Amino acid sequence: MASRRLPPGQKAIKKFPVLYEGSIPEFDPQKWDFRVWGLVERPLRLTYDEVRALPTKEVVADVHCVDGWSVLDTRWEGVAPREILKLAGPKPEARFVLVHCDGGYTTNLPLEALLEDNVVLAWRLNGEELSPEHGWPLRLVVPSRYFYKSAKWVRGLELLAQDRPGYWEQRGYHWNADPWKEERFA
Ligand SMILES: Nc1nc2c(c(=O)[nH]1)N[C@H]1C(S)=C(S)[C@@H](COP(=O)(O)O)O[C@H]1N2
Ligand SMILES: [Mo]
Repeated sequence: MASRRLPPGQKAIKKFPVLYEGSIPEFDPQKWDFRVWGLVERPLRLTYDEVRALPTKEVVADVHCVDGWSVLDTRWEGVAPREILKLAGPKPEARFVLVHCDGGYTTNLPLEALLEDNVVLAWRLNGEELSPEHGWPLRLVVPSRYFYKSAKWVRGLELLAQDRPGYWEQRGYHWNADPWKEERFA
């Protein structure tokens, strides 16, 4: 049935599937860092403790996978990318972000999408610490885009003047990925 809550072509499911390319990375808090580089005034390197000490927020959102499933009312806790970008100071020419993950997965976003109110770099899902397969220790959640933009095991943000395709975007998936416009394939 058509619904205000479900974008076209999506079906709501209850249980979160687990999807990823490659393997689940090891997390070593001594070696782990989060970096921001590219078109920023102050390139940044944060330890995991420093990330966890940033102001936290909670976001309740629906997530929509490009394969056609949606999970409604997921609750994420973490830090807004905005807080981290404030520390780095994006240069005026920065308009896009390439998100980098452990294991080499990447995804691209307009900077303004990353700054939306309901975007979070999360470490908790539905009241529990994130499990390794869902992106522990840090996972991006961008509810306004198909779920392949919600990168798991995130390690950094590269700010760019021009859009550059990530892993799935290089393989035919849409660079913008708005589920309400059904931007599935490029
Ligand atoms: N690092 C990384 N993040 C990723 C992926 C991946 O392969 N590697 N897959 C994406 C895709 S295609 C989807 S649908 C979601 C799945 O998230 P889930 O396993 O928590 O349901 O993660 C996204 N984030
Ligand atoms: Mo996906």
